[in-house]
Amino acid sequence: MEKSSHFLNEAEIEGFFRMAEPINLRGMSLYDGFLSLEAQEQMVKDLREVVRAAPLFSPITPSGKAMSVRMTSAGRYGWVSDRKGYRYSETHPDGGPWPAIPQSVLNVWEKVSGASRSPECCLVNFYDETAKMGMHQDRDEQDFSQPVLSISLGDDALFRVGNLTRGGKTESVWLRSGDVLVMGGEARRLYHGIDRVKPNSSTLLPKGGRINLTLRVVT
Ligand code: MD3
Ligand code: FE
Repeated sequence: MEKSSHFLNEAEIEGFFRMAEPINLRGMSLYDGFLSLEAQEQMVKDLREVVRAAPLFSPITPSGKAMSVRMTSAGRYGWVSDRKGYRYSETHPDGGPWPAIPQSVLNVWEKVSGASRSPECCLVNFYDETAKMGMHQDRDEQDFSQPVLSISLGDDALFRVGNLTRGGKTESVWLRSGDVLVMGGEARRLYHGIDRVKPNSSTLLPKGGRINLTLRVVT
């Protein structure tokens, strides 16, 4: 293969991605098994560099509790939380700028988001076997007409989706390594969370656990 460019041509992208009709979950589109194993491995490699440049940290909620999910970001903006509140910031809590969003991740956005803009944040969530994320809405972004795209890597996670307001009936689905979920339109404002991660359900990450990437347009 030509090594003159690290950008993938159309044909190369085809082998990395499984293009099939998505499953509709309350208006979200689930692309089950979208990433080939090769594509997942490339992404993990790229994410090791991201985490080296911008180490994972445990965000503190405004009420003072440490989140069980560890996080970092890539892109122009990163999502941070501390006693002052939730927000997007151009700098890591350590002070420096965030690394660029890897091309392997941008390729997924280009292929399935249908968005008119490029992502400005790739939030990287790392779950160990005890981590979870309570039901919430993503509303720190300015333009809700732009979708959010999620990529799951590593151990399976039990994802719960609710409604446009807190409470009411919910539905759950296991997100597996290589799955891609796109939240656009009304579904962009649904309550959602992660109840638990199933230990040892994937061999992608040598030390186990789960990575979720969410690509967002922030401004
Ligand atoms: C539905 N992350 O980072 S991804 C988050 O698996 C977040 O780490 C979860 O919720 C995780 O905010 C869930 C699926 C997801 C992401 C964003 C959404 C579902 C969404 C935004 C709106 C509606
Ligand atoms: Fe969320």
